[in-house]
Amino acid sequence: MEKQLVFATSNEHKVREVNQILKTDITLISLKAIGCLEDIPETKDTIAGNAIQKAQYVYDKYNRSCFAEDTGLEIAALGNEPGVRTARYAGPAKDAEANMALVLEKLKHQEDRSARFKTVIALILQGELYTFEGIVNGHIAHEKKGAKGFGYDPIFIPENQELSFAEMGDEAKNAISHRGRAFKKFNLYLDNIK
Ligand code: ITT
Repeated sequence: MEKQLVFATSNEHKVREVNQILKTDITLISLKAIGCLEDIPETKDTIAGNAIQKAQYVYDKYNRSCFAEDTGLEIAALGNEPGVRTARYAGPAKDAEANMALVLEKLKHQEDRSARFKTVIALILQGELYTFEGIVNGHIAHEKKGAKGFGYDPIFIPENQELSFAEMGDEAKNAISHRGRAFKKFNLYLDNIK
């Protein structure tokens, strides 16, 4: 099978984590390397819909096998918000500090702090679409803890753990995270079609 896949993301943190999780001989090609410098639309109302939209955009425009992933944080007490608005919860700047501050403010008087991260990967391989999902349950901390990771990691404590994702480091996070789980399924699939 094709040994190169375009990873349709502009988030460098995702690229770093995925490079550590994937154990294949597939070479990941960046959007920049294929000349895709534009903002890819993410206008659907589900995480899966957005992952598929991103992958489809690259496949249609550049005719390359590719995958995209979309990740959302779902907080039970907020009716599963921010969900598809995770990146831009506090506004279009995609500012992680502002996003976390907004979540902490909204949960200030909440006892139920349960939350989960969900990742959906959409793979388009020689024109066929496949999806893979990974979920990690947990809760939102009362304050930020740790400086590793990215996004909402300082306020997310995965279930059965005391440390936030931002206190863990990549290896420990990838072993249990939404992205780690989704990419392990993705990896198994790629191994089986070789
Ligand atoms: P691409 O669409 O280009 O891949 P993005 O950053 O816009 O990159 P998403 O649309 O999937 O990615 O937005 C998800 C947001 O959720 C992201 O900006 C982070 O703030 C947050 N996020 C994603 N994965 C996370 C993780 O593992 N830990 C903490 N926060 C995460």
